[in-house]
Amino acid sequence: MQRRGALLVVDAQVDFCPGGALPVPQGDLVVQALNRYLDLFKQRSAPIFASRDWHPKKSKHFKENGGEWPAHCVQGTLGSEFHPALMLPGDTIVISKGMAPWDDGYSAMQGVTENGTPFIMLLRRMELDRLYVGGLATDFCVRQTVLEALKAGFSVTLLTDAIGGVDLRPGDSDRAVAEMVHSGADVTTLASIGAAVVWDRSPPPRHGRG
Ligand code: VGL
Ligand code: ZN
Repeated sequence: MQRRGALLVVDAQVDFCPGGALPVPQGDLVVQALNRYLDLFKQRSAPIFASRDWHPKKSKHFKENGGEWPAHCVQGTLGSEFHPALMLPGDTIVISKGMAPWDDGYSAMQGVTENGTPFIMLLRRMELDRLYVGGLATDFCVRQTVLEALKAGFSVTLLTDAIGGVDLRPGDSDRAVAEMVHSGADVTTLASIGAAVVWDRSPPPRHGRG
């Protein structure tokens, strides 16, 4: 049981769902699964973060500029919006990433809030020690986010029934899950998460400074 956990919904955006520029197969079903977690975390008054891929038009991450991907999630376009079926509570903290023209921005751990506060700094300030992570895409942004969170010393629980991958090569998503687990991520599903999502709503302990 963790003292302070938060939900992180990764890149549940229009462009990553069927009909979008870089669709994950069944991305829309992942959105439905994420909604059930959003409900649970909201009920328990746990913090909720939603990352978004938030690229400039000139991103080097795009094929047209020498990168790997069709243009997607360009700031301010319809495709960059959160999926319309995603039920984000009003107090969701949005984390943007991939905003520099040279930046692939796969990891939400490199993202910033709307005020420009680095996500990782905010997590530490809020004394959160575990992230429950679901979203898109398993083999890119979810993978990179989870690996970097673990490296930064956070505990991570991967929500295996609320993720979906691109699978450029068949099996990429399965390999990504294995790699995350090997690196220390725990896994759960909605049916078994139950009382594990526990946190203490008392103020975080003070860190003495002088
Ligand atoms: C992603 C490919 C390119 C992701 C973002 O969100 O997983 N994948 N940009
Ligand atoms: Zn991207």
